[in-house]
Amino acid sequence: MGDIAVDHNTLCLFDVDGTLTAARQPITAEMATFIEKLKTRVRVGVVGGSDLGKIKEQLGNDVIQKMYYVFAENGLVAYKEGQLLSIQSIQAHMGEELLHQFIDFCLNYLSKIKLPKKRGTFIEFRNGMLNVSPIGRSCTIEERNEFYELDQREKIRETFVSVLKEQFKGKGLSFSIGGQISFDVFPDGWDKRYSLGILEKDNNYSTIHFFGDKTKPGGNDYEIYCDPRTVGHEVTCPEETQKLCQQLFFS
Ligand code: M1P
Repeated sequence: MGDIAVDHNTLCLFDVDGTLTAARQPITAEMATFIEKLKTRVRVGVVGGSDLGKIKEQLGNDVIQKMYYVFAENGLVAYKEGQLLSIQSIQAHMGEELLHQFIDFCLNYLSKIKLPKKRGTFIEFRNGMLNVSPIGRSCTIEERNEFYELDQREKIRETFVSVLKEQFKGKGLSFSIGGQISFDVFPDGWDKRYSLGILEKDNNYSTIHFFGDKTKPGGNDYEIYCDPRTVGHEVTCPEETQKLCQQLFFS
């Protein structure tokens, strides 16, 4: 039996946390091997809400060489075949005044939330977005899981986001809850669909499969999952992602 050629017109685009890896955890050896196998059939890329540093921690320092596309921060920082394609700047887009008002409002709100534990790095300033965490990004894995459970019961992030939506109505800001301890803030339209705009200019793909776990309204995979430019696949864990890809591309 001869080798099957790589289909350069089909792209598989994966969310990271909860889809390729457990939340903020490294990729397993099994999944990494499977991705290498998948690359023999189709083009493969990732689109994460996290910044490139966190994506590297999870998928390896050589991720921009290994994946055909890496879209960090929803695609606001984009790499193709190891080369930077484009990068966005939230401060240039929002302007210092609105940014200032927004950060001050969040710091004030954060100071009033009562939580069993608070750590550090409550607002992370990224290239194309802000990431806001009530417990603070420097918490441990155990503290992260504890906060996540509490948040599921008490809707701490949901409430915070609804207050921000009201306070900054008409200011062109979007919010998404993609992970366990934080939410992302970015200008309208700078959700994961941003990566599709880049892909449209780069290559006329006949099919773009998107795999994600936060595909419900408010989740950071929702918009790209529903977008007519993708074939959306909802998964609940990395094992399901692998099983689905095995069925789609190897049977
Ligand atoms: O990729 C999903 C999210 O991952 C992290 O979320 P958390 O630390 O809350 O689990 C963050 O990097 C976030 O920006 C990202 O959307």
